[in-house]
Amino acid sequence: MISSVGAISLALMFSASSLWAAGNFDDCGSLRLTNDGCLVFAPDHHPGIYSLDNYFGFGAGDRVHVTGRHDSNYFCGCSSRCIRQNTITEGCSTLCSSVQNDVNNDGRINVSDIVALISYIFLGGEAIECLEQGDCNSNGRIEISDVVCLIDVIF
Ligand SMILES: [Ca+2]
Ligand SMILES: [Ca+2]
Repeated sequence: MISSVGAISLALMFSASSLWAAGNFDDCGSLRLTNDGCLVFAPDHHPGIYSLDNYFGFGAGDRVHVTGRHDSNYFCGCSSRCIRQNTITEGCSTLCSSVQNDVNNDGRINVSDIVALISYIFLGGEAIECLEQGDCNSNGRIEISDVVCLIDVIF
């Protein structure tokens, strides 16, 4: 039979260990699919990948801001690291690759980068999130000469 003192110290140990195991989580990152087809969250500033309790309709490739509780005692399917009771919101800035001429930051340098530049400069199109990657001639400004430069680079 466990004495009341023993029971109390056991209870304290349990609550302490669950406190240690569950930390507040708050990071930006990307959602992606594992090789097994599991949707996971890859944070920018935490190692590894995490499963989330809720994805709220977000999908692979989305840049998201996730908050929740990191609970290492809880297994939630795809990863031993889980974030419980999480929220997901848009609004994390894009993690720029710093690859010059990859204007749209998709990892490739091709005609779609020219389109992104032209759209931004002439058509008031989507903002270039990684502006320095569009500065083909490295003069610190995004302008028509960068379109000419990029056409030179690609063709
Ligand atoms: Ca690109
Ligand atoms: Ca330039």
